[in-house]
Amino acid sequence: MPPFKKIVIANRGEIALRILRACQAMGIKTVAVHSTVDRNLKHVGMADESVCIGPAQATESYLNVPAIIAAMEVADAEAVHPGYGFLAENADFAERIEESGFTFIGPRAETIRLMGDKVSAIKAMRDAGVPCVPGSNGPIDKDERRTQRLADEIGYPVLIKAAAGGGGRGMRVVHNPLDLLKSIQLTQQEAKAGFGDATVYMEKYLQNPRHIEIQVMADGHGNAVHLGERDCSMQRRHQKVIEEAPAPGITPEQREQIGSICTEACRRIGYIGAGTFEFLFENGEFYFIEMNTRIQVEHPVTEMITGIDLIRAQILAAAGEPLPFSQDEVSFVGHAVECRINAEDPEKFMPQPGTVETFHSPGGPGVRVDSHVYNGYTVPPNYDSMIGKLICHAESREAALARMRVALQEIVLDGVQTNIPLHQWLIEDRAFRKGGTNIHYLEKLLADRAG
Ligand code: MV4
Repeated sequence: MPPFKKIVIANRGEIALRILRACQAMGIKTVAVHSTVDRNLKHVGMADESVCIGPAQATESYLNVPAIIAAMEVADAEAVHPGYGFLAENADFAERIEESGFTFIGPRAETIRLMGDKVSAIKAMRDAGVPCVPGSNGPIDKDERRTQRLADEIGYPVLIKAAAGGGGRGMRVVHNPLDLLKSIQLTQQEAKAGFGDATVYMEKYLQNPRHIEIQVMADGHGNAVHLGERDCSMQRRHQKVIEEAPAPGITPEQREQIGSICTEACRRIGYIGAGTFEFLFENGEFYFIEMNTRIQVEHPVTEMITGIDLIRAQILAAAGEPLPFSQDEVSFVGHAVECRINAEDPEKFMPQPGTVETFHSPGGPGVRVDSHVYNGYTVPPNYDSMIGKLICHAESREAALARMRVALQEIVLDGVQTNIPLHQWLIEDRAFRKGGTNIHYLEKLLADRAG
């Protein structure tokens, strides 16, 4: 018996297709809700039912809560999967779904709210024994002298972050005590204007960390497992470009240690579903920065090395079922790398919407393509430019990169410009091939290339 009869997929593009495939494999009927420009999305055609919920502008469609709830009622669906982005980490949406008698496929609204405020997230995680960055451990003190003393103690540079920010929005590095108070003021003003909440906090600024995140999965019955880590350091302007699992150089002992800290924290806060603990990793130490309460774009690299279907596990957890696997049953096999394929200028990174004239998908052992693209598909200008993900898995990192080289070469995608040439260049880069480059590496490489 499937855990739900019918679910609404409140997203678009490759993740909507990924969710639809998981539902079909579980015998769950699907309802695609989409905007006017997305009528011809691949998953819309494949879904059992589809409902147009509004115009292209996301605020009027994919973020239109009453329209989504109305679609759930009309279609008589039981649950909604939000994917990533859009409403995935909107606690009010999760709450309204539950109040309307439906199931939100994700953690409890209270958990989403706790993690959405970065100050409360850090406090909860510190209390649960998760290692955090040295810092203010709460909102910055109104007493300016005490704030100055704290920054001196932490040691410059320090970083001022908005409690309502995250994902790189609302941060300011302070290198000099003379700039401290002014920087705090500016960050507060920007936070108030950008998020409606002026609360800021302080952390030591880690200068050359890697971005390593731990995937967890928990049920409402006290079971929590970790599925290892991903290295997402290869990024530009807070957009990840290549992700991989496992992270180069992390030992099984380190993985087990940080993983069990995360699962213990999940049990402590009553976490339900898929979650990601984001860490900075520097000089052999993990420092928690944020927790994501959604499925992430890069989840396939974890699926490839564990053999676990994370979307299926999310749906089972939301239905109140116990986790279908224990920590002892989780093992890590080989290495997986994901290249995000964007419809963009490969040099200037400008989005390039348009129509895909010809698409030939790569294939072969260990090659996975998560993409909604087909011949004649038009990439609309209204959403982000990611049109798919190419994931390669093999017994070793080197072998996975060898498969990636072949797969990137094999793709035919005409009609729109893509960042495939960037990926072809990056996977041959000496430092990347060695592994373990930090979060600034790609931007420095691009700056050097530009001359
Ligand atoms: C930091 C940091 C250095 N030190 N916190 C940026 C996104 C947000 N999730 C947190 N971010 C950072 N927090 C301390 N204490 C550097 C970053 C950061 C970063 C982190 C992960 C991935 C890419 C990044 C790019 C620039 C800065």
